[in-house]
Amino acid sequence: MANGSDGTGQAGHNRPALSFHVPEPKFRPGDAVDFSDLKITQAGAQARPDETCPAIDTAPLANDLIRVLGEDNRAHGPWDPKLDPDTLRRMLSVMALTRAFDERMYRGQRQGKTSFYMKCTGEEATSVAAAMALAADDMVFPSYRQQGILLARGYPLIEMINQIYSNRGDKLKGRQLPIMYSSRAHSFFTISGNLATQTPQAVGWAMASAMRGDSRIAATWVGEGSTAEGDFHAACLFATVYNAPVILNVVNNQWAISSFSGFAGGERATFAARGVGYGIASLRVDGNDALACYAAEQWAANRARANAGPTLIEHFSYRAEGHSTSDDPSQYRSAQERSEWPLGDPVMRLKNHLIAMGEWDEERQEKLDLDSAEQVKAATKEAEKNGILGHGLHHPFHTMFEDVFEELPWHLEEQAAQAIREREIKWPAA
Ligand SMILES: Cc1ncc(C[n+]2csc(CCOP(=O)(O)OP(=O)(O)O)c2C)c(N)n1
Repeated sequence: MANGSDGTGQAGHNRPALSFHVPEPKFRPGDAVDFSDLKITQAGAQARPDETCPAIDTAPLANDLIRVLGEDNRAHGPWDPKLDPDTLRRMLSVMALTRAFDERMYRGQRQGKTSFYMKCTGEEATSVAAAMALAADDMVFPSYRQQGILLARGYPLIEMINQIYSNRGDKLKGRQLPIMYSSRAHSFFTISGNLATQTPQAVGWAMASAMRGDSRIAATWVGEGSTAEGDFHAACLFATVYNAPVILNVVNNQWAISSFSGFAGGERATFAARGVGYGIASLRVDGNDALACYAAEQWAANRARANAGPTLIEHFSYRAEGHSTSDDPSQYRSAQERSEWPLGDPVMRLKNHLIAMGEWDEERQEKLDLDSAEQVKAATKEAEKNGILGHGLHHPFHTMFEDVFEELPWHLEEQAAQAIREREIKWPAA
């Protein structure tokens, strides 16, 4: 054969050379940013199918963008969750508190009070509004950027700060990286630094809940970059095979540290569209529109409770700040991206909506921001009494050997003894 496909000919002579594709973000530091090619749909223009519809009926929504809040700051269309003003004000106040918390903890890291912090600036709606659409005892399996869920569920600020400072008040005894919270009482599964592991765990938990005939559902959050992990795909498969009552929230904030979404497949298809291939109902929402986030989560929760199956929700958003306190985004992306982001700021959009309804004003917003900052400050002062990084007020080192084994294996006993000798620390009185 002349073309060499039988393995005998010389490859490539009369055929075009193949080219290898390496995704490249559109804008690098110093570039002018133009997002005009992003398809921003009209608020209210997306159909809202019945929650129990066949998964395939949601396929158009996986390639659309569900939006409720319009340019006029009013709520539009069938996805308007029609929340009363008190609920909207509560949503706004938790989002404002989340932002105030992030600001103070970020500064705390810069002042050396903790080694690490991660903000969720610009993504507050994807956790706060979504959490408010769930029942308080639905089990959540978040990633590290959903502090808004804990705040929405009323977890005490001081507990969060104790954990961030790894001090003697830290319920996790300094064993977790700062911000990797855990609270059984708030149905908040321990955050893992190993990306995407929470997704099969959420699906497994949901399957168990269904097997027991319980009524609680599960929801997980994962970054778009982390959907490249095999765990995420295993989660999707198990979710669809067993019709698990679970919501898979993919927060597409465009960046995974310095890798843009193209490296996770974002150039080829939306992240919501992946669910369609698995036979999972899939919605793509404006992640900076708190009402759209709430409505999509509520739709998915109703679907799960009706035993109609899992839902994948892509929250289309933007990571307004660095990945973490260890990151410097000015090295890899244009600073203009944040200001040019066409979907705006979720806190401002919700505030403007309440103002347009005649249920809020700038003075009240100013007071809310001040009160939120004061609340965080007071909790910070309290937590500091339990110690900050480097001040020695952490849990005693020997406690690292506790709580795992009923009887300490010999090799850990040896290590514990060595640690005590080297650190000159004492076992507590028996
Ligand atoms: C299995 C694994 N691989 C790599 C990392 C290092 N890492 C931590 S965060 C991160 C980026 C994740 O990006 P994305 O999923 O988009 O979430 P985002 O941080 O944008 O919220 C990476 C690569 C890790 N923690 N675990």
